Amino acid sequence: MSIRTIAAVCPHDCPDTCSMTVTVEGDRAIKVEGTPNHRFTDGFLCTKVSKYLDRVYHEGRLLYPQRRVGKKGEGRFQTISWDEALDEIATRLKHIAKEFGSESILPYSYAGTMGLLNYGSMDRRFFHRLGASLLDRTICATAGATGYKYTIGGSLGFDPEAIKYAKLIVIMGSNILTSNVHLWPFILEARKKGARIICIDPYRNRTAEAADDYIAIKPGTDAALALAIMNLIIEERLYDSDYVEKHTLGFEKLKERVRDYPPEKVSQITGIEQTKIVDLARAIATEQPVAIRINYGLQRHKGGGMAVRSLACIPALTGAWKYPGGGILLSTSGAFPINNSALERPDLIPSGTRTINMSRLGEALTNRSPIDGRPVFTPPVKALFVYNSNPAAVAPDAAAVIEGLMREDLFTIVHEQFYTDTTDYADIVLPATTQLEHFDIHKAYGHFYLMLNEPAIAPIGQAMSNTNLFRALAKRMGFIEDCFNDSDEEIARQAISLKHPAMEGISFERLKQEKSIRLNVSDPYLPFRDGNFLTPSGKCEFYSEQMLRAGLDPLPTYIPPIESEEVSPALFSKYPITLLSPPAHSFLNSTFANVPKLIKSEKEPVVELNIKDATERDITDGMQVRVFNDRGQVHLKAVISNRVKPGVAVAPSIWWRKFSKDGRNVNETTSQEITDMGAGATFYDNLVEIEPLD
Ligand SMILES: Nc1nc2c(c(=O)[nH]1)N[C@H]1C(S)=C(S)[C@@H](COP(=O)(O)OP(=O)(O)OC[C@H]3O[C@@H](n4cnc5c(=O)[nH]c(N)nc54)[C@H](O)[C@@H]3O)O[C@H]1N2
Ligand SMILES: Nc1nc2c(c(=O)[nH]1)N[C@H]1C(S)=C(S)[C@@H](COP(=O)(O)OP(=O)(O)OC[C@H]3O[C@@H](n4cnc5c(=O)[nH]c(N)nc54)[C@H](O)[C@@H]3O)O[C@H]1N2
Ligand code: SF4
Ligand SMILES: [Mo]
Repeated sequence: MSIRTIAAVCPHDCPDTCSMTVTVEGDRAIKVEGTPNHRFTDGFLCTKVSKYLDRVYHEGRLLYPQRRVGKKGEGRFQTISWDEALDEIATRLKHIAKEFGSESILPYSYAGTMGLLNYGSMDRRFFHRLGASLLDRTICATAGATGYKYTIGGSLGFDPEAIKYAKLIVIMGSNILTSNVHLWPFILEARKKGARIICIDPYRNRTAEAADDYIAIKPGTDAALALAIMNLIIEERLYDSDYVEKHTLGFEKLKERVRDYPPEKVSQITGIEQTKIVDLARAIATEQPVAIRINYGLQRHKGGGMAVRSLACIPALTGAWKYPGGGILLSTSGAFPINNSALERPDLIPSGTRTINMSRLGEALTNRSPIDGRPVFTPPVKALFVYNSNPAAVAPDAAAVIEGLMREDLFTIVHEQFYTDTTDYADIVLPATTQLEHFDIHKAYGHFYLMLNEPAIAPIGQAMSNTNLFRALAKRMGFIEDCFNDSDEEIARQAISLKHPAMEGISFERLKQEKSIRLNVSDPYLPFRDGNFLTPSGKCEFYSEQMLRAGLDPLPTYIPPIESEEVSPALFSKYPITLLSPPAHSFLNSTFANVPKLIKSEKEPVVELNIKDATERDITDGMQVRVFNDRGQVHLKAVISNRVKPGVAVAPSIWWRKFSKDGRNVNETTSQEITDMGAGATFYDNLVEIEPLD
């Protein structure tokens, strides 16, 4: 049988966006590997995606359209044809739109695939033309992205590959060895040349174990640490006055502000010893090039936007941006000049269409505010169309989400690769292709390569890609605009059609030839060496008029977690433990949490807690415990651990509810509260109590 290799791209929500080489024998994929000569992928895939074939050929793949026969939540279905499924969906959506208005239809999607086409193109056009409610996709990154944007102007930071030139690497709220593993070889290269790695995290995670120094910080207090660092740098005159003068705005005001954050006070707030704060500040000012890698952990708290904003000021104060490997990095996605308007066609949105925040799905589906219990939406949501996401498992305040999904009068459609926690509540389930079965192109948020994913095999069963699904539905709905006839290749060409220096010399033809192309940016790329920030002033904005206009503090400040002793003492006395639920090493959000080999490596849902907290509660290692607050509860196995301090517990996530003994997961306890900016989710701003389960 013929053996051939195909160029693919890992589609998952991960900064690494790996280049994959798929080997196909006859009509079956037999091997998936990291592309050897790719500069960032470097020939290896992570533990999850190296088992991608276990996902593609999983015996539980959803292969045919299904209609619900049992009660909602039971997950009992009968197979129907695509024609029946599409007709039923079109008929019901038309009917619901007519009776309640098209805004009563809510699309719900996130990053099941990050491919530009299947993440958001035909689907967006479809829902825009339909006049459905818009979805604010806030569940992951908007708090930090917003804070970063106010300060620096866009999603751009130091060149990840240039981290090899850094002398000091500070990692905050990021578990590189789990969630950004392809950065690690570059970090090791720096270390070989003498660089020091410091990890600042409330949890001594894998990355912290591998670092040179670990600093335990109280959850949600990074902004206070950033302010103290800037205070010390300014007081000791360790800042780069030339860079500050030329390329920053508001230094005098910043100077005044940070005086409020002396090390004594910040030591109290963060739980970090004063001497460590002082040493860190001096090192960050003087051991250039200094690379600060922040990721998402630190922004899943009430003040997450301010935390990122405050940290983002530091490299401009120290002048770190001048050096290869110096600066801060949250995301590289802003480097890609993608034509989003062509992809999504916002011009099709009826004016005045409302927007619903995905981080408050429970509120949207129950039409009940989590704050005062009042109805929020007119018209209420009557139809929910889920794809690229598993909200029953991943959305906060699961009790509210499930209550909503149980509604008999809610018409729910789920397009999925598997029978997930969410499909259990669907009226119609539709089978989706995996990355090996469809075409796509990719940008990245952890490097600068534009990439092409070619289909390696035919769709399995009757699986259909997202673009094909929404193309077919547009026909059924009678949408006649030309954009609904665009082929995948045409959409891909539109996506990369913008004239921009970073795209000079890059065409779809070249992408087809080369499969992966580094953007036309310098190598290494030093985006802010000479200032040129993307803010309105072109400077790094220590003081931001835009923030003032948005009703925010225009200067960096510390906003404590909403569920903390400081802000809610009564709640804290009942629920004194902050529960973090960061990604489990072998899962990707809830993806892969149904692959037997990967479940085996995670064993079972656990919660790590400190010996002191355990002893006070008569909890011993291995015991089943109840983790709870006023929102809900989940049963987990206790692991007594010196990787967390008293008052912090960690439950690696995201397990499927139905694969857990009590049929629940950690999102029973998380809240619908949103961040200070960007309206993001606050998964880690979560107080709980833990007790033995008898
Ligand atoms: N293996 C794997 N990789 C993944 C994912 C996955 O599920 N599994 N998910 C992907 C996605 S969608 C995302 S968004 C990223 C997420 O991955 P990361 O950006 O790495 O973020 P988290 O894992 O949420 O948190 C990382 C660390 O932040 C810490 N943290 C929590 N609160 C705070 C705080 O207040 N301050 C500080 N300094 N640290 C804090 C946590 O203890 C954790 O160790 O990873 C992506 N990659
Ligand atoms: N407690 C807690 N909760 C969290 C987090 C946390 O740290 N703690 N992290 C949050 C974060 S950062 C994120 S990003 C969200 C992630 O939440 P989600 O975006 O829901 O991510 P996944 O759980 O990976 O689910 C993606 C689903 O999309 C499906 N899928 C994949 N490819 C395709 C496709 O081509 N077409 C269709 N139709 N479906 C496809 C997959 O099978 C999978 O079930 O979870 C959030 N929830
Ligand atoms: S999940 Fe991340 S590290 Fe793993 S293969 Fe995909 S892009 Fe690479
Ligand atoms: Mo995420």
